[in-house]
Amino acid sequence: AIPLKCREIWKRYGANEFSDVDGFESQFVKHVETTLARSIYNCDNLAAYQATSNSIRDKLIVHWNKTQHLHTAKDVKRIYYLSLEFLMGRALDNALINLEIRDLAATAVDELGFRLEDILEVEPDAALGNGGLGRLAACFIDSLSTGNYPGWGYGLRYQYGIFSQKIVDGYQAEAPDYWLRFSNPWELPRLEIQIPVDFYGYTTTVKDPQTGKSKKQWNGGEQILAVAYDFPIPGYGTSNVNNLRMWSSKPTTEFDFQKFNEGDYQDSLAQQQRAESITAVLYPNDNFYKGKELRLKQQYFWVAASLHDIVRRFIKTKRPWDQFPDQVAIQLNDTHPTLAVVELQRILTDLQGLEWDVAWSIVQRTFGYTNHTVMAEALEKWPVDLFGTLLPRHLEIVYDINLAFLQMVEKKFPNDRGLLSSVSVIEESQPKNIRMANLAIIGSHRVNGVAELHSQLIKQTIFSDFVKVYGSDKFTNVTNGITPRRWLRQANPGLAALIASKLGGYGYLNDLNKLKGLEQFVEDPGFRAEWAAIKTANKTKLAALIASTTGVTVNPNSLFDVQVKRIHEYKRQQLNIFGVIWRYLQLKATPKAERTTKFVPKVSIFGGKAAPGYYTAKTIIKLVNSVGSVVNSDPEIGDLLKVVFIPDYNVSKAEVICPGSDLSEHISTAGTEASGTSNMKFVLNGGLIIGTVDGANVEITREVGEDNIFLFGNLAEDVEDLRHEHHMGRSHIPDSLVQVFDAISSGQFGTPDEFQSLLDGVRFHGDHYLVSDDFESYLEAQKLVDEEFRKKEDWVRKSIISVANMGFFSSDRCIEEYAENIWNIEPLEEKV
Ligand code: 9GP
Repeated sequence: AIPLKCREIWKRYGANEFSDVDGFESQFVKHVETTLARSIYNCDNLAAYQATSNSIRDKLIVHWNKTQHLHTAKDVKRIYYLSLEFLMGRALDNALINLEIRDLAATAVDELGFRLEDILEVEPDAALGNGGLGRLAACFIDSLSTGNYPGWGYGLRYQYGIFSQKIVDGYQAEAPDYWLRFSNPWELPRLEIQIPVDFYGYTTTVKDPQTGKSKKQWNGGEQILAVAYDFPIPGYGTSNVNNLRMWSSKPTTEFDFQKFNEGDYQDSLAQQQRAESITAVLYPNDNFYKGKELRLKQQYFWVAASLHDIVRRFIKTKRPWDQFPDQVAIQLNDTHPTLAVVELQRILTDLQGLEWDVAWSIVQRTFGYTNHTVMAEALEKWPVDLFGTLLPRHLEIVYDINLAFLQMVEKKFPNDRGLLSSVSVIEESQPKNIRMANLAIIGSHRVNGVAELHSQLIKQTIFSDFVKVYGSDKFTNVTNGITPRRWLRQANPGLAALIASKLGGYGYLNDLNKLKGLEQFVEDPGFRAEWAAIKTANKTKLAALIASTTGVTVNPNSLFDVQVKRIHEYKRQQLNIFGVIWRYLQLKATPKAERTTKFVPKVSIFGGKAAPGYYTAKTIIKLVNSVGSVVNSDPEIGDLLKVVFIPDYNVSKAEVICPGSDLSEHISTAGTEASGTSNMKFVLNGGLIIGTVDGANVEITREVGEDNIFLFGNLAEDVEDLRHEHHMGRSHIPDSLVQVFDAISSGQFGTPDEFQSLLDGVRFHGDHYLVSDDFESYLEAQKLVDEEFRKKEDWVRKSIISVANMGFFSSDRCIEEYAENIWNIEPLEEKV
């Protein structure tokens, strides 16, 4: 500790943060000259971005230090959010907004010779996630800080985020996303925090020297270091700054000296590369599980390092172990971190010497598990052999957990072999598998789905046998949400400012229900005109993005109809593009003079990445682009229809796309989209939705009213019967869809062979996603959209009423629900 007599100086100079334009400018120049070793003569936008970010980061760190100190001093319970993905996007604008110094920074950089807009554009996206699940984690981490909850995120610091997508001749091509090319000002390398993580090896039984009892011991084979990188997460309207800790893998020794001395330089580096490969790259699959050993290694590496950190922090409090769940809540974001359940049991029994049952009760009281999908192909299962080789001790513990659990079930439901085999952690298949969802349920005190319909469905389908075992109270719902700081204030500053002018400031950004106050202005023509003008400005910005990324010029007065999200058969971009083809055929068949009265001019906008190995998804991208090249160059059609595919959809593009849509499509087969969160982003930005009765669309409808959303299609409860009909050969392809297929098969949109499998999937292979069943209803809904869009004033009214009723979808509300019903934690704020 610093001697008392020296502390005065520390106090005098410590925590020196700027609070005005001059202060910021002085920090900026200092960073240009010292941190970056540049000068007034060679300060470009990149340097300006780095100097700005470093200045802001300094401020964040001061707050971060105080927050962490406060949490430790008050010895509060913390929530740890374990997520393999954090799709953060850019950090600078978000930090400026949350610290409420955006105007100050804009003025300062202007005085220094830069434009804030240009500086913000330099920042690469932190794209450490695939889609909704990772972006949800990013919104949650923002809301945790904003709500003053003591919370940390734990993730992996991948060197390569989700691949960047190029479109070459209409096809998706993948390029690596090396986002750390320039130093990343938003992370604090904690090179002194290095946690050894073991893999492989074998287990032995040893005598505990203290108790004399025999116990299991894991003798690991390979050891890798987890190095911490901290990302400070500022809240909005508070000085609370939480931490997102990301682990990076590193070899225990730089290289093998013996091999080096023997002249085997190549091999001496091999171990280093093996170690670094663990956090090298994010797996690019969304809602799809692939049993790769490296992925399991990633999961254990991350979970082991995080738990080591959490346990170490708890041990410092000197509390007895049974108080662990009073101090620590851990949320499993999907099954990816489920190994944490096993690892904590191992720490408590093998390393801390607790009795099995005592330890297990602590484990169960600590964890909560969020399920994000009912889709069978997304549920994680690890082959027992693979698991046992990599983690021999953990396999034994899994078997013991399962045994105790099955004995409990057997007692409650004697002789029910069907039940036992369905709830068992081990799937008795060839090869045997470990079912991670079953383990997550057994190891947690609460399991939640992410929208009401989804939470009902998990109880009725994939987890119904667990409801039998535990009763339904263990299962709950927390409908997803989004942070209005990024998805309104940052993405749509014009609309955010208009709303602030009517609601008496930006206070609604952390109390989103205040939006309700907008309803009183719906009948004010002046307000509606301002609202509409902002939408047009946002569409103009989107049109510029379309022009610069696709080369296609679109008219901002057209209806902008957007579907951006991961490309997946269940999300049904194929339904959308078939509908576009139908529209095109109809346009062509309509006499020229009647076209404009029958159809509103429309731009169909697509975007999203396909997993690199997902052939059908890639075929859909190709079809969209092929249709685009025919339609966009058809002189008869002109502005009446344009079809574009925006390449490399990511968070910062979403910030331009969401505010610029009139209509967005959320058209998954009912029961397949657990929640969806882009539906919320579009509506919050004043766009209307065409959608199925699925995921959070249901609750959006409840909030905004049925008149303000275009619903269509079969309901979740009918899906199984319809699939059965298809399998019995009783499919019906409506005439409209037959015409679409004929047009594709005739070669009107390029080589038909390329698209054959897509059509055959609907015609001959059971049409699993019910495209044929929902097609007519989709076209009807689109027709209604055309009619409503013509009534300009009514459309604006719908837009305003929808935004006014979006308060429920703030991720602040989600975090409050988790805190109260699952984590049992309280907010703590002390103004600093
Ligand atoms: O597919 C769901 C999506 O509907 C949901 O909004 C998101 C966040 O809860 O999670 C997605 N699930 C996955 O990515 C894999 O489980």
